Amino acid sequence: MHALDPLLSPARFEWGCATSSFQIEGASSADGKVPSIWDTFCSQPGRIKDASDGREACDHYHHFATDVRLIAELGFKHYRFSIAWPRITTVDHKANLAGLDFYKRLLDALDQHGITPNATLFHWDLPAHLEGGWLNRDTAYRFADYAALVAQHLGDRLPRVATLNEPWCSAFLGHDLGVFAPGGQNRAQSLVAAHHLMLAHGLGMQAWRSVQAKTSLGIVLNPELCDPLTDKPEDVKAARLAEQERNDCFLNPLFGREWPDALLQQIRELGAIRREGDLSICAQPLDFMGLNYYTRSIGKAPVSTSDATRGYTFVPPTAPKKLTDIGWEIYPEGLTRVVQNLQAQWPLPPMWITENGAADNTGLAHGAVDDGMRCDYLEAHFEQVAELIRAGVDIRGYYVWSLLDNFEWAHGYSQRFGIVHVDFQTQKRTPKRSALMLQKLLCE
Ligand code: IFM
Repeated sequence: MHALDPLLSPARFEWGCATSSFQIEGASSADGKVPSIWDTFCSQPGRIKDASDGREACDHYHHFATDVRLIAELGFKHYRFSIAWPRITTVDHKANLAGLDFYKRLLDALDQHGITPNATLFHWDLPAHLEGGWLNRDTAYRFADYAALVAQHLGDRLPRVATLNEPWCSAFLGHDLGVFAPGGQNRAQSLVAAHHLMLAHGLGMQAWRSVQAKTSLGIVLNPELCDPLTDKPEDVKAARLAEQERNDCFLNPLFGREWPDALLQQIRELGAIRREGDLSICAQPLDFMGLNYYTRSIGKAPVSTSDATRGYTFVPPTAPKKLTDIGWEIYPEGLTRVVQNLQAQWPLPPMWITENGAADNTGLAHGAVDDGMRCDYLEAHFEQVAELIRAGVDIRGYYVWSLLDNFEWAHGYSQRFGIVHVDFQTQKRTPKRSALMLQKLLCE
């Protein structure tokens, strides 16, 4: 790619790179950090593909100064990261000043390099001591306390803050499919978790605003685009249900709307968990919405009993479709389709693409990484973003996922999403061809 579309020029459009705390920080028990549910999950045999964990990861906790310098050298003026709740609070819900200091040092380094921080309060690393996790309504109130604490200690230095990252993953991968922490497999519980996450979002927004009124506040979602395998009515219905779970379940509460009937029927406990006024708490005014987009899915009518509880079965993409190394279809036009789909249904605030990227496991050869597939993937998605803006959609920035190769959750270190290669033995960072491509585009 030789040049950016003028609509994406860094003079008028925000370019950044993204990471999350558990995936890069390491130092999992340093300076008073307490365990998160992901520390616990990683310690359970069979949970993580390569039996790895986040104890060291990219050791960003000790290498943050190098990493920030790298962000600046690559030409990014914006950096999205998450704050680790179990690093900055104690088991008795007090501030852990040593943990907070790490983020102060990180913000100082970003400031010195003229990089604007874009923080997320919760990117899945829930403190393990919160009993019942997201199944317990109390966790939503604990999140509000945590949000207020971050606002008090760091708020004046954070111009934009998202409450949650991809709550669908915490709720459904964590409590229905069982592939994410805490590993639950109970459909109704995943909906309980979804409700408590959205309540936490609303309470967190209120708590933050009571401390720091000037911060731009929002949430980051990963909306689904699910195409039916065939035109048969049962497949069309199944694909729609998959979208409702991923989209309506989160977007409806954001705008004070009830869940669709199909979801309500799956959760007999709703009466017990939903309290009067919850929906209006969830529907706090949003300053922005972050969208994470990687691929689409294909759905058909359920084939197994467990699929029947959720109403759909996903069909893995097969040849001749082009796939990334993690097996996800490369489908850039899905970004346009998913945004149009959301726009048709909800009154969206200004949007940022807060994550987009590819697992491309190309290794180091002669000191370089020629990740051509990732370059093509990114380029194709940049074109979609430019077209959306041309069509009048209010998209204000793009963050590549990810700055660094990192701990890819249940895949451990077997999937590399970084534009910068990390040697996990030596912690050496090597910018890949994709990083150099971005550097050229952003710095010209
Ligand atoms: O690595 C994750 C990230 O934590 C959340 N969004 C999707 C990425 C790739 O799976």
